[in-house]
Amino acid sequence: MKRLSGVRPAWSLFLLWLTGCVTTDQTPSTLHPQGYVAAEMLTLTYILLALGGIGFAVFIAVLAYGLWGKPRGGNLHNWIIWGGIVFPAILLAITYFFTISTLRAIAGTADDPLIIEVVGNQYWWQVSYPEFGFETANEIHIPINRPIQLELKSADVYHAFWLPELGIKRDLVPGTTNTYQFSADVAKQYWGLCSEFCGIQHANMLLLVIGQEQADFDQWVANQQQDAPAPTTELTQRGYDIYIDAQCALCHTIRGTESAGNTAPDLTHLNSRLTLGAGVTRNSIGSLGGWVANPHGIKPGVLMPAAQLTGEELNALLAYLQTLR
Ligand code: HEC
Ligand SMILES: [Cu+2]
Repeated sequence: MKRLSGVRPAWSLFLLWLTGCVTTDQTPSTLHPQGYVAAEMLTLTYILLALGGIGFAVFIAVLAYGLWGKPRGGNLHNWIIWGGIVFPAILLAITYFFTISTLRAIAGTADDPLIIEVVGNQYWWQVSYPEFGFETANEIHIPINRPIQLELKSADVYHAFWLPELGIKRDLVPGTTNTYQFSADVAKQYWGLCSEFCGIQHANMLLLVIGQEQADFDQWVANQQQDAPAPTTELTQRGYDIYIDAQCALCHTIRGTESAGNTAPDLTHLNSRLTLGAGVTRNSIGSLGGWVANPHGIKPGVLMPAAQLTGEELNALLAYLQTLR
């Protein structure tokens, strides 16, 4: 057989395999499971891959035999019965067995999980902890080695919650609540993303799950439960007034103030979060200024209007927003 202009098929297949398999700690990958759900699913993946591989190898062997083997008499019916019915039935039965046992292993049945409600919005995640009575956005802190139960909803269109390393991929369906139990083994940051096209900024709808030791988690909860501090300086008071005048409160909540909108991320502890705009940029005073003055420059199509402010007003507003920790 003539090769296509020097590309060796084996080599290109190998490269193709590498593109899917080379990951680092920073890449959220289903091949690096960090919790029991993801580990069970990866095992199932390998089992299905092996079974598919066996089926494929047997098929190719029979095909090769048919093409090049020594012709022998024999009963055609036997080929059909063994090759067409018995062999596939055995493979499918094994597949069925492993799939069902994986589903059983990951079906969350813990009695006392930590419940976290996640509502998908174009293009951010609203996160609340009913047990502790507060809300936040885009960043979900969890204690490691404790069963977590997600209650997934949507405020507008279909979204999907995907956390590759922890094995969760579930749709957020308008009008329905999907629940899912999981736990994380390792205290680290897990990147997740929306995996159902939900509009123009779908690709910038990331989320960060932060697995923490219980004590660190408790500390985080205690801080999130606090209301925002009242402005203490002239500048931050001016910033707060601008925040109210600029209509930010129509959409946003800052607990402890008169700002109680509920169609945008809760800003009470804005600066405790690592990113802005659902992972589109790191949270720093520079990007915060850029975001408030022109969110569309950072996240085109975002459902937040640009604030029409003078430099002095923007400065004061930023000074106030910096107090939200
Ligand atoms: C019409 C509703 C609306 C108004 C008014 C509004 N915002 Fe927003 N804001 C949003 C939405 C929606 C998002 C989430 C955008 C995204 O990530 O897709 C957001 C995100 C933000 C974020 C990032 C939060 C995070 O954790 O990612 C900040 C900060 C913010 N807004 C500040 C302000 C300020 C300050 C004002 C007033 C000048 C304001 N917003 C006015 C809707 C609004
Ligand atoms: Cu989405």
